[in-house]
Amino acid sequence: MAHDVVPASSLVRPQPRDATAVRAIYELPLPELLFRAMEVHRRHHAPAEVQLASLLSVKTGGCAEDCGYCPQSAHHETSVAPERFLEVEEVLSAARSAQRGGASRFCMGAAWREVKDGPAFERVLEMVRGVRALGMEACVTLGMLDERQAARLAEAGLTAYNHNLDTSREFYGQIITTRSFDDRLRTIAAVRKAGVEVCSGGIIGMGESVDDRCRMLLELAALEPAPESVPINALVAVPGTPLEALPPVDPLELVRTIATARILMPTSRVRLSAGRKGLSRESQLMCLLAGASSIFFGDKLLTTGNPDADADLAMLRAAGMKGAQAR
Ligand code: SAM
Ligand code: DTB
Ligand code: SF4
Repeated sequence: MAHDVVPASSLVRPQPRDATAVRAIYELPLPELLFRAMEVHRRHHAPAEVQLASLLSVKTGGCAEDCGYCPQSAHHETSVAPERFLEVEEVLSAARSAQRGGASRFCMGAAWREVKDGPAFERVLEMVRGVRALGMEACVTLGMLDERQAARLAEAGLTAYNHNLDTSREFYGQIITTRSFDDRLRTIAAVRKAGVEVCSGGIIGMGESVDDRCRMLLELAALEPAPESVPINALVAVPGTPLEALPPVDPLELVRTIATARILMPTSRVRLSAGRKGLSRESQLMCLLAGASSIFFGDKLLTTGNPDADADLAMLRAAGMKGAQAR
């Protein structure tokens, strides 16, 4: 009987150049898609190791942007109340406890439209220095910033800056109106210029089409170099946000998105990010097999829940996998 079996020797394939070619990958029969993604994954990464990144909201809520998915936007009425900006010592104590729990990267998020010079930014720089002094990788996400601010973060030792494209250029305006896709690209360019690693990805399940997903992945891959980290979030539909009524994304769509990201961005860390709480252990493992090499680890994301750390460690143990060391 004839099968379309791809010989293992013919595996170096040209990278797709347009969204149609990306879609052809995304829509491959799952066994073929997974095989290709796994092959790329193990060529560039240790497939049994997963980066454990811990996340802390250092300034919650009251954000001026109108991102349709976000419970922290001041434009939406959600149960998230604006909170004070945390003190350096509170943040470092959370980082130490995340490190004891096994995390190697500590990510700090602030619900700001942009970074403003002054005491708050100085405090973020202190946080970054403190996290680095623990021997952890440090990542922050603070909204838009300019080249000078990016250079100051670099000087403080920042490992990576998170700034997601979130979706395709075409779909962007349906989700956010207070800034543009090009604003996002400008901030990413400033981060890159300062020599800080770029962490940029997006969200699926916001009502976008498969073509939108493919265009977003292509745009990320075309950043040259591609982001060192690519978070793939499944929408967490939070009551009070405009996207509250959207149905959960089909886990296989998440698997396909991750596998396609892995193929397009072979050396990047692809992070299975928000939305894991709604996934079975087996769906999560399928995402890890499909090329995800990182997860958010700890009981909370920014304002919403994440699987318990113990459950995650048990999942990895059951699969013979383990947390990766800080780089
Ligand atoms: N204010 C900064 C910014 O927008 O860049 C940083 C914080 S923001 C919460 C970081 C990312 O979290 C967003 O770009 C988005 O991709 C993701 N995110 C926020 N709310 C989410 C949700 N409800 N479900 C999935 N991902 C979400
Ligand atoms: C990313 O891509 N996902 C994280 C991180 N970068 C900052 C945030 C997810 C937030 C999920 C909704 C919440 O907890 O507020
Ligand atoms: Fe503000 Fe970031 Fe939330 Fe958008 S995603 S509303 S910029 S905190």
